[in-house]
Amino acid sequence: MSEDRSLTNTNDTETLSEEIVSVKKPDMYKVVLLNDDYTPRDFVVWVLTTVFFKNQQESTRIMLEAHTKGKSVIASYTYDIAKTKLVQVENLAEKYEHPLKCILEVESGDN
Ligand code: TYC
Repeated sequence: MSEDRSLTNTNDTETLSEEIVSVKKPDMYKVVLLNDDYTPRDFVVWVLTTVFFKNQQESTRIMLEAHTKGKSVIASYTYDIAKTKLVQVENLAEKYEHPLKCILEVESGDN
C-alpha cells in the first residue's frame, strides 16, 4: 500500500500573527456662522464664497439662515481645516472692520 505524501502536507508550518489595528474616524467640527447687527449681508455672502467655496445661492441661503435664526452651520471639517477657516473669517472681518464671527462645534462622536 503506497502513501501519497503530497496530500498529507506534514512539513508545512505557518506562523499566523494578528495585528489589532483600530481605525477611528477623526472628530469633525462644524463651522457655525453667527449673526450680528452690523456686518453687511453682501460681505457675509462674499466670505462664504471666498473661504468656504460655496456658490452664490448656497452662500445666500446660509447668510439668511444666520440672519433670521441667529446661526447657521456652514460645513463640517477635521479640526485643523475648521480652525483654519475660522481664522480666515476672523482675519477678513478684522481687515474690513466688521464684527462677523464663526464658532466651532464638535459633531456628535457616534459616527
Ligand atoms: N444681520 C446682518 C444685517 O442685517 C447680516 C448678517 C447675516 C450678519 C448673517 C452676520 O452671520 C451673519 N446687516
